[in-house]
Amino acid sequence: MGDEPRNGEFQSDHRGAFGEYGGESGGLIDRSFRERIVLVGVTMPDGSTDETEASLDELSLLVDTAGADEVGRVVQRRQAPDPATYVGKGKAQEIKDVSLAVDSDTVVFDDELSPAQQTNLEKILGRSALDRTAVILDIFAQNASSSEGKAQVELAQLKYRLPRLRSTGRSYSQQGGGIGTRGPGETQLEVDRRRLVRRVHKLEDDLRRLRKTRTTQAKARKRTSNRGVSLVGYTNAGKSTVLNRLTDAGVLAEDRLFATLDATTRRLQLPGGEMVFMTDTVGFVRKLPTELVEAFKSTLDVVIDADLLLHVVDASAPDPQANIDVVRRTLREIGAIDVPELLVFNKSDQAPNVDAWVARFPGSVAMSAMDGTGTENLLAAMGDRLRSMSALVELLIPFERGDVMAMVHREGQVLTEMATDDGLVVRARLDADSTGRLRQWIVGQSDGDQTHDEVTS
Ligand SMILES: Nc1nc2c(ncn2[C@@H]2O[C@H](COP(=O)(O)OP(=O)(O)OP(=O)(O)O)[C@@H](O)[C@H]2O)c(=O)[nH]1
Ligand SMILES: [Mg+2]
Repeated sequence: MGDEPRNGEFQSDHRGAFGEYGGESGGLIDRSFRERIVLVGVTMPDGSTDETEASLDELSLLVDTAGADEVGRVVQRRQAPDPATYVGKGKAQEIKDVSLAVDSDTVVFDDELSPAQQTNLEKILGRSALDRTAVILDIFAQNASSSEGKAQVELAQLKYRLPRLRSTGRSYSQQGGGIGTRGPGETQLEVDRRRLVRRVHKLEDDLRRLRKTRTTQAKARKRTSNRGVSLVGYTNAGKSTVLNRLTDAGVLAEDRLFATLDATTRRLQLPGGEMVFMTDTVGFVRKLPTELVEAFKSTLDVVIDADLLLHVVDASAPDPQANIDVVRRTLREIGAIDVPELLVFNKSDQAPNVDAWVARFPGSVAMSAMDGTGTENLLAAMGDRLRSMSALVELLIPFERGDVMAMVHREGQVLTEMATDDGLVVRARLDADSTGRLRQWIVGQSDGDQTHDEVTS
């Protein structure tokens, strides 16, 4: 690109959240050995100590996934975060003492630190201070494989780093510079910043273009009037395994957080004959960074546009209810909370109390995507839910209007066809859009979830 003479430098290899640009701190997590990490959580008045512990347990898993070990934990109760140091000054000193005692290299805070807080903490602690966002970005960077996924992650990383460039003095060029070295020309820091901003714009452009393609594909799919079903759920719940079980998707499923970053869509035929498009997407955790949610907008759009969400829950997790809450909170944040949801309690093979969970959530199903138990049940439940969302209509179509007949076949599910003197009488299930388009041929209608006999005319 002409306006990007040093473009290649920014093709980050996604090794560490701070390492790509040659910053002096090396990678976020040095993967030549397992870094030793102290975790810090703060309970604010609107939270509970249990929630803080649960969130730290999750952070510990995230840190482990990023390639490091938790070796200590410090918690504090506060009315509000300290603007300068997040925790209180005394607590910061205590964290330093703990870090020395357990010989830890890095401290990870469970909430996003402001650039100033990060700088101040690093001064007090004498070691790197990171936050949950940096760890999640680091894992995403390690797992991104498609060009869109990589661009999305890089954009999120740059947006996270840009405001931190000045205050941390982490210039990627390592040629000195930074505040205080301002000479007659540009400081290195300004050069760095300008380059990164250009890179951000380029990535945004690229992603916009990819998004357009995706929207066109989605529209093409909509025209077929096949329903869209999206797999959502806490990370590692088994979403990809469910997709693989139901289709021949062959997507990567591993015992690892955020194994899936790209959306994969497959066609699937339900027992009633309906075709649906099923999409596997990125999993959720607590406090998903806003930079990521924004960057992954095109991936998450699939979730918002779905007709039905299969919310996959790991029934063998320590606290499935907490995970359900996390997912629903995230769905609210991305604007998908109104999409109908079918709860799937997965991993029934290792969850002895799965029936209790199903009983607690009427309409939910249990399954083991691993061994296939409950697959038929899930397919039937999906069919039922989708059918209950469509109306049962009766149409009268003149014989010469083969085009209209074809449209009904394409857009809905035809139940019966009968030739009469006036034309073809057709009973079919149609969603709201198709019902609108075929309005002039409709002679009777009833709401979903009813039997043929209840069609009135
Ligand atoms: N025992 C058991 N393990 C399962 C089942 N379903 C999935 N798993 C395992 O759980 C782990 C995660 O499965 P995935 O399908 O990758 O989970 P995911 O929800 O797609 O995870 P991310 O994409 O990382 O968010 C893998 O090791 C699977 O083999 C199941 O029904 N029973
Ligand atoms: Mg997955």
